[in-house]
Amino acid sequence: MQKNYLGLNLTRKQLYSGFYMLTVYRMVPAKGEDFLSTATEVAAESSTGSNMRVGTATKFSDSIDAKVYKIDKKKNLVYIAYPIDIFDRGGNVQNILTYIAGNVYGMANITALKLLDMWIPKSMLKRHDGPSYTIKDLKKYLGIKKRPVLGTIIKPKIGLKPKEFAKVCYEFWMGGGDFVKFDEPQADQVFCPFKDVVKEIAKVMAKVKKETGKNKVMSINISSSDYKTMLARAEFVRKTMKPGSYAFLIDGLTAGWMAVQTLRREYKDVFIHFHRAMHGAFTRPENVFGFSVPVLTALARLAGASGMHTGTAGIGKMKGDKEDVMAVHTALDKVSKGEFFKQDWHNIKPCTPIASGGLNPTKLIPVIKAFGTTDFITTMGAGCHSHPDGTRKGATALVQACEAWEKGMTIEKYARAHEELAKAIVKFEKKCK
Ligand code: CAP
Ligand code: MG
Repeated sequence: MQKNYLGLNLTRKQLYSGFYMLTVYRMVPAKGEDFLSTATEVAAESSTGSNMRVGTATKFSDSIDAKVYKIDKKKNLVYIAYPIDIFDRGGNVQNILTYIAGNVYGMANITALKLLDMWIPKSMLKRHDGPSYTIKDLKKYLGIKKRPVLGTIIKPKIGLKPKEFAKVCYEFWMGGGDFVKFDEPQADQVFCPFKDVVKEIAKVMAKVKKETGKNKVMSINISSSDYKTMLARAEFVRKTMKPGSYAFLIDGLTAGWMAVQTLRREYKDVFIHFHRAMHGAFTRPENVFGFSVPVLTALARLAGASGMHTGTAGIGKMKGDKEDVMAVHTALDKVSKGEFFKQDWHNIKPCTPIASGGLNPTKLIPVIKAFGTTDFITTMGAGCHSHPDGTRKGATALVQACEAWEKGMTIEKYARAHEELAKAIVKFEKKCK
């Protein structure tokens, strides 16, 4: 037992004074280990300490020890309070994770440790950027009022050459879609050089504007091997495309939190699109180590992502459940409700939830209903490009599904006079390959 890390007598007033950030973990000690004692080991390793007290500790270092302030042995829950001054005062998300989701996962005396929820005090939120360019700015640029942003992902995931890629964007936009994203592995491949594809996209976007008068947005993956390359790609997009017409997509977990925060700080006038490829390794409920989707989403909002994938609440192809809906509200709401805490986001602006993965036009209304908001982006890849009459009609079917919702009609009823939607219903509800 590391007694310094015990704070079972901390009052509610002390816990919520602004001195601490609060967390809840699900923890299972290894066989033969005492629950409370192991909890203090976790608090030590994830804050100031090690596996035993060190002689170099000072009165001050003791004052910033994390404290186990509550346990629930039956539910395997450990509540830990972290003094916010242990964290980098520069609003650094990777630093927070290095403590609370760092060495602790490797400890030999636990067999499970999952960070389920966290609460961040106002005093700490003030140090963080949060999003700059938000859904409000994006919708304003696109001329959207009360509906979701309708998007797609270029498919195949990789393999189209620049002109072919741009042609698919053109088709989707001409079909009525608003937003197109690169798929997450697209970078600067030999057969599709980054600069070439950006130039082609700029050309077709100008053509769409000329033909329809409408603004469209392209979310361009600038995840790179190093920062100079990432920023050079960003600068190339800036000089090739019109302000507002592009977003920067970043593979936030594989590229890292520093990449997300760099983009947020460098480009306050750009929508920063956080793709979370790899998150399942930490977040899946059956994984006993890691953190939850709402925690991941809260950190993305803190880091300043304008948009973050939050899943589809189990409606699409990815595993998801009520945590996804909680994540939507963690991203968006002024005061969000997690499993254990209510978070007031104070100065931090909203982050846009992005619903993606195995969706198609027939699933739009269920997603709107599950999310309980229209302030989100939905991207449907296969769900648009596999429409029997091609991408353009796939986009139109998606727009029609949205119109049906706006008119308060079922898609089946609306489809009677809308062929594209009718064909999408036949295709997807028969689960055709
Ligand atoms: C969706 C997607 C996204 C997933 C990621 C894909 O394509 O582009 O990467 O949505 O999952 O490759 O699967 P489809 P999440 O529309 O063709 O399924 O959003 O849950 O992080
Ligand atoms: Mg993808």
